[in-house]
Amino acid sequence: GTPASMSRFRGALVAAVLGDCVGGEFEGAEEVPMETVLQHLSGLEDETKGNCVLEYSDDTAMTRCVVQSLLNRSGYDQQDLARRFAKEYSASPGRGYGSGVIQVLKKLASPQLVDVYQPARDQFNGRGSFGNGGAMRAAPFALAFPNLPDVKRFACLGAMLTHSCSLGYNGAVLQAMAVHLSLQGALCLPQQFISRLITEMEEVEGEEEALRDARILKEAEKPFCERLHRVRDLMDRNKVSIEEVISELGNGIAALHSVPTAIFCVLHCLQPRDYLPESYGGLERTIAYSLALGGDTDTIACMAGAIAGAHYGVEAVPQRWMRCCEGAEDADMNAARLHALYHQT
Ligand code: 8NA
Ligand code: MG
Ligand code: MG
Repeated sequence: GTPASMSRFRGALVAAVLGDCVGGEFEGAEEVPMETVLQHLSGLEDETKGNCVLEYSDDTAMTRCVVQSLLNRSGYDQQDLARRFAKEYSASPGRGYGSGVIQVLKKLASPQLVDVYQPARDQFNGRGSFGNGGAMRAAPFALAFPNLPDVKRFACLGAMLTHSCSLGYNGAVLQAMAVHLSLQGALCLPQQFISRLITEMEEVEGEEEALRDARILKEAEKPFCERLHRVRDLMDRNKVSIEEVISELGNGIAALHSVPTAIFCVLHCLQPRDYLPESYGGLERTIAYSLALGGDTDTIACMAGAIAGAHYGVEAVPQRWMRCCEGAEDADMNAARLHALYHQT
């Protein structure tokens, strides 16, 4: 499709929901044989099963808040978004939220709260969360703002409502940038895509806070850049085992151990792979591969789904998969509304 086409918007938001819903089955599993993944996915083809049998989790619940807030306020409004997060959590607390972030969501519900970023700053003895909860809901920022500086700035602020550690919010910046570039058609040139992300993250991670957090957590000087270099090394290789991907990039709940992984899943699945069905298109390959990594499968598949969906477009989303996933129809409608907002601003 053409850059920033409606199909790409719909693909991004719908495939993110799909990744969350189908990935929920394996969340936290240490090893997931590809055979088991393919069985799970072929189960979605069963016409006798009802619609919306797979429920979405925190990833989609919070993404929906971001979408609704951006649409209602025609842009980023921190008070409104904070209120929506709190309201959504209190209405459905059982969506599988991270154990730390629940404290923030409870505090955000307080009418006395003056600074909406403060509860996040108080997390983990003042160090803030480096979980992937900011990144998992970052895609809508790329679908609302056409300019990259806006995408980076608002994805960062939107994440800081719950994740004040730079290793948390910079994961959101990276994820939103990946969706932004994919929406422009940048995945047609995968080498340039990854180089561009590295260049952008060099600047982002050159900030004082990022350098300081990386030092405190004993990570590389620029942790996301380091991981993106690993992504580039792995994508250049024809054969790479699941074990290597997990040990080089990770599959955990830290943004650092999941956002570069999601980006790798998309890049790796641009071509057919002999361990994936020939009948699968690129989007199906990306989701299946993300699940086979195990660990934080719903979130990695959700983030990879958003990036891949922006590349392949909504036509690549299997209808049978879509009807099994709670919230997919809704995401499709809201994507069209975001498309209008993006092209109007
Ligand atoms: P979060 O902010 O609670 O972070 C998630 C977890 O990361 C925390 O509970 C801690 O264990 C750890 N963590 C984060 N920052 C620090 C720190 N500074 N020091 C020490 N430990 C830290 O929640 P979130 O919104 O980032 O979490 C998102 C993830 O939780 C998603 O995967 C989502 O699907 C959900 N989830 C994941 C699992 C899983 O097993 N993978 C299970 C249930 C829910
Ligand atoms: Mg989840
Ligand atoms: Mg998860």
